[in-house]
Amino acid sequence: MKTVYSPRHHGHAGNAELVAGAIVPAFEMPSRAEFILSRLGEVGLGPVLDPAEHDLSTAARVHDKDYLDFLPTVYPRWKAAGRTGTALPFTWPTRGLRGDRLPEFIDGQFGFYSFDGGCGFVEGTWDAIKSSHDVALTAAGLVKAGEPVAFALCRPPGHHSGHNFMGGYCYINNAAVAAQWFLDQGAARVSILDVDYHHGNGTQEIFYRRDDVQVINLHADPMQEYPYFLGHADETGEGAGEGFNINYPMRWGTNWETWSEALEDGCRKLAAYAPDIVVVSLGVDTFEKDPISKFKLKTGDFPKIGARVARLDLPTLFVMEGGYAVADIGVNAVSVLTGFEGR
Ligand code: SP5
Ligand code: ZN
Repeated sequence: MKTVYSPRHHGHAGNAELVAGAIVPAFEMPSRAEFILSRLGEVGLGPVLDPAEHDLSTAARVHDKDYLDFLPTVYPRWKAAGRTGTALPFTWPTRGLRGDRLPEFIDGQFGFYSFDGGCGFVEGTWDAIKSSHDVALTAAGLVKAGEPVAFALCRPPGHHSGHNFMGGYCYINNAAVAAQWFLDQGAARVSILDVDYHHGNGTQEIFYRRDDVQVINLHADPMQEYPYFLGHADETGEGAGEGFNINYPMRWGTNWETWSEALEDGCRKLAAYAPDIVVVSLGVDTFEKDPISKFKLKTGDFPKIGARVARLDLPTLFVMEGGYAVADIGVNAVSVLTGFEGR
């Protein structure tokens, strides 16, 4: 299978995140993509292509224009305020505060468009975000052109980003943009299967009232785990979208035996929806050694994920999301892809 990858992700480097009472080096780091890229070469998965530039018109169908306009301004304005290092927000408009007035200064605007302190900006962050978006759309183009499957080696990831907010290392929702693009190209229905350890709250939010994108999420129970405030089983969609959002929250310690039952149920519901395309939000932070996660999947389990998705027998786009056991991420992510290919 073909992979799309951009070296421009390297500009998003050396940034920090706010977590558990400290500003720490971000778990989401450049070596993640590099370990995956080098593993692709080791197993000979197939050609690695550069992305083509794409404008943000499709992104603007799943994100607000003012949000997309904001993203490139963050670091220039941070510097103009006389600051260096990682730009991070620190005030968020929660209950009891107004979310209908955009403050003027960078700090107020940054909080307005975020839900956590996981989305830092450095000098090259916007360029990396844009390249990741281009990677997803270029890989989507391969599938539209007839490839049975393609891999978008996106970095930064996307699934926590919603219509006007960033969070959890995610700025533009690459999988959502790709799904929207397939619809705009004539697909009637698209399914997004999100196997990242964390609930894809942004993807859920974007499509929650829609029946043209089925969203299936397998993830750690938000009662225990980030993002805490979305991802429960009773979130089934609203209005026209009722029944098209399916969540499988699972407890800390979940192993393959339990996790694969959710995958099986999700794949059955996916097949029943009969989409034209499957977009897999591929996180491998379900791995037993992941430093920020508490599931127990083993390296030998990842090919089985790919094999089950392949049995759906549908055109498939894999979009890279999370996974922070950096030394193992290459083997684990690429194992899903080789499993899909039946080897
Ligand atoms: C795309 C993706 O996987 N985003 C995940 C964002 C998770 N952010 C919260 C991290 C919390 C880590 N807390 C544990 C500290 C480890 N010692
Ligand atoms: Zn994750």
